[in-house]
This record gives sequence, C-alpha cells and structure tokens, in this order.
Amino acid sequence: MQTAAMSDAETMERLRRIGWRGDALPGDGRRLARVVAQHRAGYELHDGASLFGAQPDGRFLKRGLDPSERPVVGDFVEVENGAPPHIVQVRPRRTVLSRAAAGERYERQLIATNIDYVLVLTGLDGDFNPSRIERYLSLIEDSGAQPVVLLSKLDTRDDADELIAELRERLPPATPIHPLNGKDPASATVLAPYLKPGDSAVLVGSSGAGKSTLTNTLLGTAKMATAAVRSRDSRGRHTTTHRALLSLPSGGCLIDTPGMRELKLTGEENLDLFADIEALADQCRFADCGHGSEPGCAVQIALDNGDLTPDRWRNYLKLHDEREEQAATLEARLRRQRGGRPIDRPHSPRGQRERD
Ligand SMILES: Nc1nc2c(ncn2[C@@H]2O[C@H](COP(=O)(O)OP(=O)(O)OP(=O)(O)O)[C@@H](O)[C@H]2O)c(=O)[nH]1
Ligand SMILES: [Mg+2]
Ligand SMILES: [Zn+2]
Repeated sequence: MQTAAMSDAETMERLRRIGWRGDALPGDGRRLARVVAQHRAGYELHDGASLFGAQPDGRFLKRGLDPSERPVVGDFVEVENGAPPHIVQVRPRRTVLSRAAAGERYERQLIATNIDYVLVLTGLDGDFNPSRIERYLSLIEDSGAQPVVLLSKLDTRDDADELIAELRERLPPATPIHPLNGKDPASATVLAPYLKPGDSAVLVGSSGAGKSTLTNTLLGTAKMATAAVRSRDSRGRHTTTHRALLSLPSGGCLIDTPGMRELKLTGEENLDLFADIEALADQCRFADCGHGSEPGCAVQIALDNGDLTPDRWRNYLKLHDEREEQAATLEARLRRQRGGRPIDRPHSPRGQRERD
C-alpha cells in the first residue's frame, strides 16, 4: 500500500502545480485533470503531467442543462479512462467569473473558474474607457477572485500619466492598477505577485487590448497568435477565438480569452464599487429624490462641487438599472423553474466559437 500512498502524494503535488487546492483525490480508477481548452471536437485536459483530449459524458450534453453545469476552462474534472477518456464530473468551483450571455434570453455564461485573479486589460490607446473598467469590476465583485487593472501600450503615449491619475481617482483604492508595455518582459514583471506557483489568473479585455501579446511575453514564447489593431479606432480583429489555460515559467497558470464585445451584468452584482454614491443618495432631503432639480439633493451637490464626476454618476445609473432589469429576469426564470414548467432553452452546441 505504501507505493499507492506515495503515488497519491506525487499526484497531489503535480495537481497543486496546476492550481488544485482540494484534498480528496477521486477513487474508482478516476483521475483528476484541469480543463485547459474547449473545442468543437472536445476538451483538452492537463493532469499536471501531460496534455490529453477528452469527451464530456452524455449527461453534460442533455438538452435543457444549465450551461454553467458543463465543464469550462479552469475547471477541475474527474476523468474516466477509455478511448477517448471522458469527463464524468466537475469538481466544485472555488471561484467563478461569469457574465450574462448576449441576447434576449437570460443565460449565465462562465468565463473562467478556479481563478485567483482577474486581470482586466485595457489599452492606453483608443481602447481606454474607465466606464468599461467599472463594468468589469462589477462583474468580478461576486466571482470570489481579486481584480487587477492592467493598462497596456504604455510605450505608445506620452500623456499616459494623466489617464492613469484619472483612473486612480475613480477606482477603489484597494484595486491595483499597473500600466505596462505588454511586449516588454521587464515591464511585465509587475505581474509576478499574481502568478505565483499554483495561482491562476484570467486575462480579460477588449479585442486588441493585448491579452495574447502579454501572455506570450509571460510565457517567453509566441504561442498565441496576435494581430495589429485598426489604426482608426484601436479595435482588434478578434484574433483569439478560444480560451486557453497555459502554465507559465513562474509556476502560475494564465487563461487567455477572446476579446469580449458585450459584458452584460448577471443581476447578482452588489455594485459595491459605487457604495459611496449609494450612501450619498441616502443623504438627499427627500427619500424618493430623483437626483434632478430637487432641493437638498446630495448627489447634485456632489456633482456641483466636483466630488462626483458626471461620467461616473452616469455609469452608476446605467449599471444600476441594468442590474435591476437582469435581477428581475433572473427572478422570473427561477420562479418558472420552481413552478416545474419546462424552460424554453434550445440546446447550445458544444465548443461554439466564443467570440461574440
Ligand atoms: N506598442 C504596444 N503594442 C502592443 C502592446 N500590447 C499589445 N500590443 C499590440 O496590440 C495588437 C493587439 O494585440 P493582441 O495581443 O493580439 O490583442 P488581444 O487582446 O489578444 O486581442 P484578441 O485576441 O483579438 O482579443 C498587436 O499588434 C500587439 O503587438 C503594448 O503594450 N505596446
Ligand atoms: Mg488574443
Ligand atoms: Zn438626490
């Protein structure tokens, strides 16, 4: 039995290197592996020793199954050997980053799981947009992971300091902000605290922000394809089409993702990011203040004296309304589910292109 115990310890050690934090290993001849990619043809898994292909068990393909119950990149899964090996179970997720899927129907789409940090990458070119960064931070709030704001293309402009100062003023003091040149390894060393052995981070941001460029710099090889942005508006060309989890020389794991066009709130956000604005609104003279021309409106006073910027106020209102609307849709859906009536949701094919 001692050999088996030794090999369990070795297995555990290997899994820890790819981000596993749990204790119990599966029995029944199953093994544990992490989802590193998902394609039309199936999943790519890594067990800490080698990369292999696998298919999902039939129950993951069942019509009407909540998509969040299917294996996604970042998941630790139990695999049964076979030709091909197949995924039989998804282990409970430590953290989950999700958004609502674009479109009319309410559906939660998972971006990555079991991650410690979400690296929100924005270019200091035409991509720069504090409201979009706030939207990302709102989505990250209940993921369980820590947000880190990265500003790429520092090398391309001389007035970057102003933009960075504007953003620093606007975001919570505890949220780190790192300007960098994603092509320069020396510049990327600021990320070391988020990519320690066994840590996992996911890179998110618009197409063309430089996610794959930074991934390649951290890897030390040009593994991910990159492409120049349109000069007119700094927009990317959706070069990355699938999420990919990579092991870095630092010992950390990094997930590169396709640029996201739409970042819809799920309805479960707290908007803690704007707690100061909510506290302010509580101080208005009238409890039902519309924050327009009412006398004694604390929001108007803050806007007038510059304590609150109009752009941040507008973004708060927008995110607040969207959250309310999404929360109502979510609630209605849960009610329908409780009523036991079938939910009208067509089967979504596996391994869809993830760009949207
Ligand atoms: N000068 C400079 N160029 C950068 C930097 N980061 C990225 N780029 C360039 O920006 C362009 C887009 O970079 P990608 O890495 O392909 O962007 P992406 O975020 O992966 O885009 P998608 O895969 O489409 O989501 C490429 O031409 C990069 O060389 C940077 O820090 N400085
Ligand atoms: Mg890319
Ligand atoms: Zn008011």
